[in-house]
Amino acid sequence: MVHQRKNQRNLGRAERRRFVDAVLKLKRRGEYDEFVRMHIDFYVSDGEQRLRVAHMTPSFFPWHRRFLLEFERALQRVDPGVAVPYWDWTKDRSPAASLWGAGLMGGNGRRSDRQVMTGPFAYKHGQWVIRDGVTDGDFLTRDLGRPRDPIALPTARDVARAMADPRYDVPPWNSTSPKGFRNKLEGWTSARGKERWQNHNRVHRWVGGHMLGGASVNDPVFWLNHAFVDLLWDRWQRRHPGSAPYLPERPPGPGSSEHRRIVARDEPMPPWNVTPGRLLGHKGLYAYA
Ligand code: CU1
Ligand code: CU1
Repeated sequence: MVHQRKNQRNLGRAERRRFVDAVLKLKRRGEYDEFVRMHIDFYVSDGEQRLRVAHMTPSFFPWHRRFLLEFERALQRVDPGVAVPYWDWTKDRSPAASLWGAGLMGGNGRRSDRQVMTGPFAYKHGQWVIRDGVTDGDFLTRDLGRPRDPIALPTARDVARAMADPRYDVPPWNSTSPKGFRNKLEGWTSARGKERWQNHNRVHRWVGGHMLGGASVNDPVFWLNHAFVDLLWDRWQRRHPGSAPYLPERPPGPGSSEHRRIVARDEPMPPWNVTPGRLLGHKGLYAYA
């Protein structure tokens, strides 16, 4: 059945509550933390000599598409009427946005230890204990906008620059790829300072706290960011109907630094036995409203 993924700002009160309740239920059952651990396990950077499927790699989009689908199916086993909403961070750009209200994501971390104090994921409300973090704290942390060294969310112009690139990805198929929609939207650059992070990466930076590393799934806003990233991949495909929707089509040969370190269109993408080529669309599964 096709379900609708809505912009989070258009969710009614009851829809927000059902989404949050389903997330909390997965957390109680221990299923949520399985997603956290899976993301940590697949957080491989291109400095490591092993297969990368999730980040700094062409399969950044299809890997997260499947990851979101798995999460959404888990939510729907709890409540069949729920879908993952998306956060259009080019429009909802401030900590005052309703996204951060007590009925959805809850607010910023407090100054002293960045601990989130409001909303369903505040530690003090007893329903959100971090079990698999990269640091020791067992409370969710955020540092919205990083006031001590402010960083802004990506703008519509930043997205447009990525969207204008007609190539899906280019060699060397990693975080240094100088062109291509994938690296521009994933958001790696060789710039110094704040300009180093663009688009998707910059959103992780802007939220701060747990969103900074491999354990970012601990912050449920992870899913709302990635739903928007997934929507942008659709938009890019529609904008460039003549472009190959995924590259590379063939695995890089033994002479390439990326030999056996990335997946080509028709190679299986762990931990699922699914290829990027089979995740180029999502017709019949979900739609964006
Ligand atoms: Cu990720
Ligand atoms: Cu991400």
